[in-house]
Amino acid sequence: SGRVRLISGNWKMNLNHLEAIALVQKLYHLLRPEDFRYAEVGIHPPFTALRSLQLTFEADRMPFTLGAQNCSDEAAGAYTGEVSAPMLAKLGVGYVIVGHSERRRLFHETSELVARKALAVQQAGMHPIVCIGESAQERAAGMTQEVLTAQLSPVLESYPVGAIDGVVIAYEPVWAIGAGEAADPDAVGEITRAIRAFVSERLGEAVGARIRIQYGGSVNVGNARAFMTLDDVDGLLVGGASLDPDAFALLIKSA
Ligand code: G2H
Repeated sequence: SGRVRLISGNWKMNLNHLEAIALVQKLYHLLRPEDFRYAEVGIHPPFTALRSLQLTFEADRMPFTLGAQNCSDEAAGAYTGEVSAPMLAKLGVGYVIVGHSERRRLFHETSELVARKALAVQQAGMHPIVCIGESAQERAAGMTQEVLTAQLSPVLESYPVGAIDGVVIAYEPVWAIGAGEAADPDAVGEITRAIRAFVSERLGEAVGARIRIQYGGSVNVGNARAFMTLDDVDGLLVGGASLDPDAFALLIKSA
C-alpha cells in the first residue's frame, strides 16, 4: 500500500515514570533492529513519563516514537490542569491520540472538540491519532456507519487539506475495548474499507489511498496478525497488551 505501518501502545493511566523507563528498556531488549523495519512503534505513556522516555530513547538510541494520549485544543492560557500540543511537541512527541472512547465517554468530549484537538496537534507539528468507534447499542441498531462518519466528519472538514495525510484514524469499536474479545477481523476489514471509502469520497481518492487506519480493541499476540493483514488496516492501537513487554514484543514481531 505504500503506507507506513504504525503499532501504538496506549498505556492509559498506568505506570509512573520509573516503571515506564523499566518497561521500555525491557521491551527494547526483546526487539531486534529488523522488528522496527516493518512498522513504526509508538509508545503513549501518561504525561508524567514523557520526559523520562524522551531522554531514555535518546540516550539508548531506541527507535520508538513517543506519543501522548490527549492534549488541550488550546495552545496556552488559563486552563488549569491542561497540557498543550506545543508542550508535547517540545518533548519530542510525534503522535497524539485524540478522542479515545474513554475520553468521549468519561470526559464528555464531543467530535467537534476532538476535531479542534486534532487541529492543535497538527499546528504543533505532530500527527493526531483520531479514535472513532461505535458502541454496542449503536452497533445493534445498525448505526455503525453513521456513527463513524459523524465522528470523523468534523476532523475532515476542519483539518488543513494539504496535511490530511498526516492524520491516523484508529477504528476502535467501543464494545471491543478492554473486553478481552476483539472484533471479528472480517467485520473490521469491511468497516475499515468503508472508512477509507468515506475519506476518498470526501477528500478524493489520493487522500483516501494515503491516510492510515489502525484497528484497536483487545488486540493481543494471538490476533494482531489477522488485523494487520487486512487491506485497509495499517496498524494497531494496543492497550492492555502493550503494558506487558513480553507480550508487546511478540505482538510487534508477529504483526
Ligand atoms: C482500546 C485499546 C487501546 P485494549 O482502548 O486504545 O485498549 O487493547 O486494552 O482494548
